[in-house]
Amino acid sequence: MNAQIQIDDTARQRAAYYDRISQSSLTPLWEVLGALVPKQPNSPAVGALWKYADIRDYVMEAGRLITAEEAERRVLILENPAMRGNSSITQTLYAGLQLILPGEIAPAHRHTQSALRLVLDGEGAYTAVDGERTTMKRGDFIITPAWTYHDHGNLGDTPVVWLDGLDIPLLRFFDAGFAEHGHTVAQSELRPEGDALARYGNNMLPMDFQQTSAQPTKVFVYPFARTRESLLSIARTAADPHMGHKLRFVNPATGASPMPTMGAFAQHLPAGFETQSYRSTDGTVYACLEGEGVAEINGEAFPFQPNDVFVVPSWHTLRLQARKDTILFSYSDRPAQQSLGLWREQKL
Ligand code: GTQ
Repeated sequence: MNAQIQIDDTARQRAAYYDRISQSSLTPLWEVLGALVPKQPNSPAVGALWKYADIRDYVMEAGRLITAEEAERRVLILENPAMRGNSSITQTLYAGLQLILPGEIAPAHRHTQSALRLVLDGEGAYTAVDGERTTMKRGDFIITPAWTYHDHGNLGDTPVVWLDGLDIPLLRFFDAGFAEHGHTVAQSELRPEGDALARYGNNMLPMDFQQTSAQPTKVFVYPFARTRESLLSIARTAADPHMGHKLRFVNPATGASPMPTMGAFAQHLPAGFETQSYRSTDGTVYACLEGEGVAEINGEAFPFQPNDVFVVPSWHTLRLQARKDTILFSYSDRPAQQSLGLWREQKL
């Protein structure tokens, strides 16, 4: 008999006990320990890809349903398919496609969330950060560090779409979100376009400049023309087996990531190149700027073309194959993990 009866009896006693303690908002650790302290990361996120050709019409349709000013930010959020309803593409990161039509303004505001933009489609829009505008060209990487005022406008005659990357889920987790509207819809121009890049982004710094850790980076645009030039130059040398030719964007005054919570990267993969398998703890969002290829994420193949966006969750194995000469942009929470001493990678 009795082994089975004994087990059933124990299970019943435990279940009754769990019910009783639950009324005091208590729960037994031993039922959840394995999930709380996993042997290795076990992200609820899945690998996924958004084909721009499939979703561009939806983005444009939003332009007929709501104005940028009414929406404040007219964005379709890219939600991880396994985490719907969370406005998250990974546990810590947010991604969205923002649309601004000719003549529109996305009003000035600031928030403790850090934001980055990667321009994908159209031309003639600008982003203003702390009183300086930058005209957004395809592939430009633009940042709005935490608590800097920013607004967007479109002075051109085509719709402009860019990828927004923010640390919204991370700040939600910390319950550290604050936001406020600007005093005016558009910031007044305090400096001419290109001023920050000339002073802080050309291997020089103003004579009396000292970067303090509390101060956001002065460089807020990384023009694609420069990024591309660097990538194509180093593409003449041997590619790293796991990365191809990959560089990280930095605050030129410190060498650290431009923003403390999110890092951004650009990489070139020569036509026919295949990376070796790689995984790291920073879930990463990629956007294809040039070329085409296949991202194999935990063994599942995702073919990508220009403007497609894909996500590689934490500790998912990534293999990239380039069908043509390919340029990828990516961002992740790597600097946040590194500053906490958590980040790990594995070259397989
Ligand atoms: O441009 O400030 O996609 O605040 C989401 C929240 C963009 C922005 C988003 C934002 C912004």
